[in-house]
Amino acid sequence: MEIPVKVLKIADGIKTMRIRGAGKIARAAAEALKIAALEYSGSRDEKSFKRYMARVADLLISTRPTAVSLPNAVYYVMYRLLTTEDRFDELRNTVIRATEQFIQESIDAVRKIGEIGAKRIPDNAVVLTHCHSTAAVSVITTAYRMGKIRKVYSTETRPFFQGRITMRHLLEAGVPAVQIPDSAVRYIMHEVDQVVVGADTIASNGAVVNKVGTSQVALAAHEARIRVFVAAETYKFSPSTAIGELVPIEFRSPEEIVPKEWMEKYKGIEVLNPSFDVTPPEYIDAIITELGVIPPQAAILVLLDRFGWALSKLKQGELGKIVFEETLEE
Ligand code: RUB
Repeated sequence: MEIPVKVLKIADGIKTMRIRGAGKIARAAAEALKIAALEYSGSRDEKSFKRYMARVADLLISTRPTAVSLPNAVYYVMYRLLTTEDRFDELRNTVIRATEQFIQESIDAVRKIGEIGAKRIPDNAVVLTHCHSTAAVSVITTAYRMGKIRKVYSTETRPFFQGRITMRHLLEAGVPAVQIPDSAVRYIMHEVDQVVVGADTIASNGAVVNKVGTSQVALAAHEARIRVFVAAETYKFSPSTAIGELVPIEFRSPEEIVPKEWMEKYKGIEVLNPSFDVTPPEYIDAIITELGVIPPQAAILVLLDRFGWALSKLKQGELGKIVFEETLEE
């Protein structure tokens, strides 16, 4: 059976960044799996349904490479499906229940991170954030409601300008916010009390992969002795990094950087557009998760707690690069 158009649209939305931000991508993928299950009209045997869902899972995972929240959301649902032996109707229900559960847990996690993180913001604070992170905004707006925030500096976040989304959210919440160019971060850092950013992926050693420029922000904060907090749900932790896999960094189109005509005019012009970078754990003071605040060095404990099942599969060399269709071929 063909993959439903609504599912293809979500996959395309993630790829082209109409849907963006690690948490939103994860929830959109879960929603796509739910739609796929609901719209399945193929043969009602268990194997055909599992194969079809595996194809949808692979498609969703292939849309963007860096945010581990995406495969983690898909594994969350597919693991439950692939380990269930039952009749078709029950399998379909398993998928629907798992997707709804993932989305609800994800929404709850962002709220919880806001509550936990806000307690760590000092009174009368000036905060700096980079890119648009729902989790970081949750911390900032919760702290603002507690009367703790004086001002927020939000970087533009070139070339895609996600900082404008942050500005919009902050202004709508009444938070006094100032948009600055990315290059002004070091200039402004002496005014800042705390940096709060999100994460796309957290490696087992506590390194944080987030929007390109985050590592420069962290470096400038380190120099000025300003604390850097990362707000991240536990599904941003990457199981495959525990066995030494690297986090793939997405490179996007040169046209996000230079005018389209240049590509025609200056044949062979080289442009590099990495979308993410890696901030080493030494530059991060704490990671705020829905389970509590941890030092980055404790990332492996979160991985063991949340993804113990995946880690045992990884030992067998299966999950690091899982392709669900192939898994079913065996
Ligand atoms: C978004 C980005 C965000 C993280 C965390 O990158 O780097 O900081 O995804 O966001 P892009 P959230 O716009 O390229 O997807 O806390 O919302 O998951």
